[in-house]
Amino acid sequence: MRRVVCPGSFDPVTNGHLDIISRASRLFDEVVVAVLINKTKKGLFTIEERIDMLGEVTKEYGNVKIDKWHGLLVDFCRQNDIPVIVKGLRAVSDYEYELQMAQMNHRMAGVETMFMSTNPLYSYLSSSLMKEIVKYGGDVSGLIPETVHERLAARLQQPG
Ligand code: COD
Repeated sequence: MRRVVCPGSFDPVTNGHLDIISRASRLFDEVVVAVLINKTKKGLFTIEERIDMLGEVTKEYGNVKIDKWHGLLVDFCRQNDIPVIVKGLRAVSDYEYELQMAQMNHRMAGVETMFMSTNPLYSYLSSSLMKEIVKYGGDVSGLIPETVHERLAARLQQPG
């Protein structure tokens, strides 16, 4: 079985993430989306909320599983018998750091990283921008799933 992991913070999932996950799901037998827990970074959504949203918006693909992990990504790969990490590249600025991680992950565990170029529709998209725009009532249609939009608005647009 060809199994890959798409790792990230997913705080929250955007259509940019979904584009990469759906393309990977067509190329591989199983895609594991791993929500990486970073205890030094306080997210807007809890890990369980992020997993919930990811499950909801990826169930139509049929071969996507959601999981969480604290620690090195290569240890998650070893534990789950996953030989490949799939990442999306938005811009040249992403590349330098991603290349460094890819090389380190290969050195540590022989895990390969495959990069997919972002869909130009979403190349400027990030979870942080979505949070900022929704907070002030801006238009994010077509950039995040409707269910995610509703949860973001409920969390960020509280009066006061
Ligand atoms: N278009 C295409 N792809 C996108 C877009 C977009 N608009 N937005 C995001 N992506 C892709 C990118 O591949 C990105 O890597 C991934 O989705 C996740 O994005 P985020 O923003 O949710 O997550 P990040 O960038 O905060 O996640 C970073 C990781 C957690 C993946 C990274 O830090 C990591 O692998 N950490 C594991 C810890 C570890 O092993 N460290 C040692 C490394 S050598």
